[in-house]
Amino acid sequence: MSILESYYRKLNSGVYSSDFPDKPPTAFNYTGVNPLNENMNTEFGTKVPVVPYGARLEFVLQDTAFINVENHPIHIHGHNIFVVGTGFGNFDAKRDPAKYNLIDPPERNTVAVPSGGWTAIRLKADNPGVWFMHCHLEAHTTWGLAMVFVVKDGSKPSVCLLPPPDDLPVCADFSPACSFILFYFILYDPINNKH
Ligand SMILES: [Cu+2]
Repeated sequence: MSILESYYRKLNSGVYSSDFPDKPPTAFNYTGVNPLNENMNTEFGTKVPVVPYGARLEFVLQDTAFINVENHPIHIHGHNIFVVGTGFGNFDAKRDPAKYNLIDPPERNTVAVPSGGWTAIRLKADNPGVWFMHCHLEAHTTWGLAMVFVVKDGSKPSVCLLPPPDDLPVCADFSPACSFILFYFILYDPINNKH
């Protein structure tokens, strides 16, 4: 069963859990590691961020040197995003947000994460549903460089998830694993620009 169907039908059936970590579970030198010596610590899972309708989200997309550094074009469904920052090396949560472009950030639905670098994006989660976010190098999607995030319903019918069509095909089981890039997200306060 798909995460979308499990979520919509409130099945609580173990298809997914809402405990996606808001920081990388294992901190290391993401872009400087010797891939031959490092345990990649990958795991299969369907942990997802679940956020309220209207939440302001920031995702920091961090490339790693596992196998190789590479430029990953990350595509987000259901929302346009604003690209507030990018750089080479490892994202520094203390230093880098001060350099964000909060004046005229580019609006996109796909953004490059530079080879051996990071990109920070922001969005307003105002489209209820279960939204796919993945590398658009299709081979990487099949390898697991993909995740979803859930945006909960708003308070009016016009901002609630629609029911699936009666003839919706049944989804096959699929267990993704993120291994080449780290996704993490932060709720932020847009008025004070604070995390
Ligand atoms: Cu990729």
